[in-house]
Amino acid sequence: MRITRLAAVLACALPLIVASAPAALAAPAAVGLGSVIPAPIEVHPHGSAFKITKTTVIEAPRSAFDVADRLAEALRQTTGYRLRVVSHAPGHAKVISLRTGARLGPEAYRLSVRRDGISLQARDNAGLFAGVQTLRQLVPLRGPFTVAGGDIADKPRFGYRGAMLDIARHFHTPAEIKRYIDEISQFKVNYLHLHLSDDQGWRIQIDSWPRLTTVGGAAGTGVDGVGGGFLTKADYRDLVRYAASRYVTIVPEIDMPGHVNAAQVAYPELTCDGVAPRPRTDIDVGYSSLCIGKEITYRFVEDVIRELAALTPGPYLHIGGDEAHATTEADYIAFQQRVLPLVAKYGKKAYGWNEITQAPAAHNAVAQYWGLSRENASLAAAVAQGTKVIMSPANLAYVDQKYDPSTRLGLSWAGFIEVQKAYDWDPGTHVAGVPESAVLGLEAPLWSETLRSIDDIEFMAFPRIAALAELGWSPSRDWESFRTRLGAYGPRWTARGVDFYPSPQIDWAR
Ligand code: TNX
Repeated sequence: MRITRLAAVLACALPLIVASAPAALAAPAAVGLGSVIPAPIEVHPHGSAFKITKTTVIEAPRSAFDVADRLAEALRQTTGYRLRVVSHAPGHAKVISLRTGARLGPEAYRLSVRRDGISLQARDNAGLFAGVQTLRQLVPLRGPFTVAGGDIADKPRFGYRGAMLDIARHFHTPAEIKRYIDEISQFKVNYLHLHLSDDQGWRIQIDSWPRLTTVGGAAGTGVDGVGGGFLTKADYRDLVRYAASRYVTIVPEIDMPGHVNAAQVAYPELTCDGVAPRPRTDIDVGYSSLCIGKEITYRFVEDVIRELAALTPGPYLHIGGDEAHATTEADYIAFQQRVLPLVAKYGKKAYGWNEITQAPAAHNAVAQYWGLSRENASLAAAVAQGTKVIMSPANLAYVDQKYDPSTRLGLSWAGFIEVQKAYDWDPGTHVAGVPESAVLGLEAPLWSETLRSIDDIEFMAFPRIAALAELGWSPSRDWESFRTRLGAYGPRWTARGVDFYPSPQIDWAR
């Protein structure tokens, strides 16, 4: 039974597996070297397997102990062994060795598995972390904990592989966000974009405008009046640290000039007539706008950007800009012309939904493409002027959309997105006039109008995040191979209690 599964995995592995030596089949490995998600660039199974036992030692330079500790923790969860992390292992020890300083590109790594040890090399800790995620998937869920022999050489196709979580429509707690970071980072997702404000609620403490959270984040400020809550600055800093130690950079988003009803409930002076709108807990969009002609608007925006930039070690600050249907086009452009440079003033790269490309100031910015079409004149024109793009086409990458008509959660305005649909497209050629050289990567947005719990989040995100992560990391795609690897991955989610969607397109291993 086990041999049959292994043979199937090897047979379906990517064509880039250059040799599947019989020795690999003879070794008592339960997981094929070619079973990793996202698929590594090169996989060469050969030689004898390495068996992890309770005396195996993890060796790493002190500067990489953080990554080594992550590996030890992951192996403890799978094997039950508490492996020691040391900077110099005794000569006789069987070692998993982590080394930095290799002449490799960003996040690239080399993994070699031999009978007497495992070696992982990278330029720096980010590459080691990526390699550790690969190694985790090669360790069987049940003993003997044998890792198949051979070599993997790997590097990412795109530098930006993101997921977005909407904590405005329903607030999600720091513990839930951390769990999400744990899961997405295993697929080498390296950015988490947090959608921190919307019509229903405001979810990040801003000291200069305290009512944003005392009013805008109060109990009952979620869709249907469910939930409420916000992140204090201490919560947020802790999340940034937690994410960084998983090589995930947090991108904060404050959505404007639309999607601002919660801010205007808290501060009626942000409306043109100065009258507070009613709090909204429905899921309509496109009805609110900041008052473009009032100076207080820009004091507000600058205060928010300044405080958010100070909380953000990462390069990007997202200013939304989508669905501003209550703002005229001229006002929208005037607003962006003033606001996009404010992001640069506080040392960050401006990032916004693709509508920002209507403003010339977006030429220095990053645009997140969410359109349904493969053509977008304004985006293509901006790209010709230097705008960089993150691909999130709603009909392919929006993981809040239902899988099929029977999906209990999610929306369906962009169509149904089964796993194969999420997998079968190319971010490098998707939009006319947006060549791969202009694409920084892709992102999977998870809007939370219908999602209240972490189980709801997991059900919509997984397995589609695995598919999208492969598009971001691996240079080629092969649905049959992915399907096989995903089916074999299912028990890992089950073991961690992740409530993934058991898509009928996949033959799930038990
Ligand atoms: C569109 S697409 C939105 C969000 C909604 C989402 C629901 C975009 C940038 N904005 O306001 O939550 O659809 O799928």
